[in-house]
Amino acid sequence: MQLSEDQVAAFRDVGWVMLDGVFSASECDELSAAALQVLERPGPEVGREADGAPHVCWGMHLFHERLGALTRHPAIVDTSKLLLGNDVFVHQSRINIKQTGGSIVQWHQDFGTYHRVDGVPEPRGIMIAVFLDEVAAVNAPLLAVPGSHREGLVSTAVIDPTVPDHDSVAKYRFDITPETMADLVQRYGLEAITGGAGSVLLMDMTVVHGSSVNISPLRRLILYVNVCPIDNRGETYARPVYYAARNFGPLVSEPV
Ligand SMILES: O=C(O)CCC(=O)C(=O)O
Repeated sequence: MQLSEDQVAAFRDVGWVMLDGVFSASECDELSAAALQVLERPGPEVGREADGAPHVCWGMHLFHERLGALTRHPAIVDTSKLLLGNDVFVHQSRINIKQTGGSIVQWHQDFGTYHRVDGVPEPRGIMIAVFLDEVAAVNAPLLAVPGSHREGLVSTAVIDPTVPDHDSVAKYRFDITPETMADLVQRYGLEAITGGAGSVLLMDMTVVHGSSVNISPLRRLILYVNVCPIDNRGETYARPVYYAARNFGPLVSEPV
C-alpha cells in the first residue's frame, strides 16, 4: 500500500494523516472479536477502570495471532517504512476501548515514555491507530496538537502520582503540564481526529495528544501499533515486554 505525495506531505507538516476505508466491515468485526477476547486476560498487561472493566491491553500483538497478523498488514508496514525510510519493528501495541464513563487519557507524547523509560534514542516512530468503530466528536476522539512533533520532546512533562489512573495507565506516562499545553495550543491549535470504522491514522509519535471521557453509549475501540525504524531501538529493557519490544525483527508486509 502506497501513500500519495499529498499524504506524505500532510504527515510531515501536520504530524499525522488519515487513511480512510482500509479495513472492511468484516475485517473490523474479526479484529474486534480478537481484541475483546484479549481484553479478558487476567494479567497485568490489561489496564482497568475503577469498576474493573478493561480499557487497555498492552502488547496485544503478542497475545492473539489475528492481532499479530495485523502488524504485518501493508497499511502498517509499507506506509511506515516509506515515512520512516527504513525497516520497522513494533515497539509497542495496545488495545484501547473507551468504556462509557471511563477514564481520560491526559496530554502526552508516546515518545516521552519511549525515550525516558524505554531508552528509544530518537523521536523517530509512528503511532498507528486502526479504528474499529466510527470515531466521532461524540465518543471521545483522540485530540491532538497539529505540528507539535516539531517541538521534539516537550521538556516540562512529568509523571503525576496524584492522577486517578496512576496505578495503571499513568504509571509511565509523562503528562504535559497545563502551562505547556496552553502555550502549544495557542501556537498550533488543537484538533479532534475522527474517522469511520476501518480507517487508519498514522501519527508521528512525538505529537502531543490525549482524549477525554466517553459519556456516550457508543463503543470506541481502537487498536494501536507503534513502530520504530530498526536503527532506533529501546535500550533499557526497563519495562516488561508487553510495554516495550524485545523483538527488533523487521516487519515483513503480508499481502492481503
Ligand atoms: O485512545 C485514546 O483515547 C488515547 C490513547 C493514547 O493516547 C495512548 O495510548 O497513547
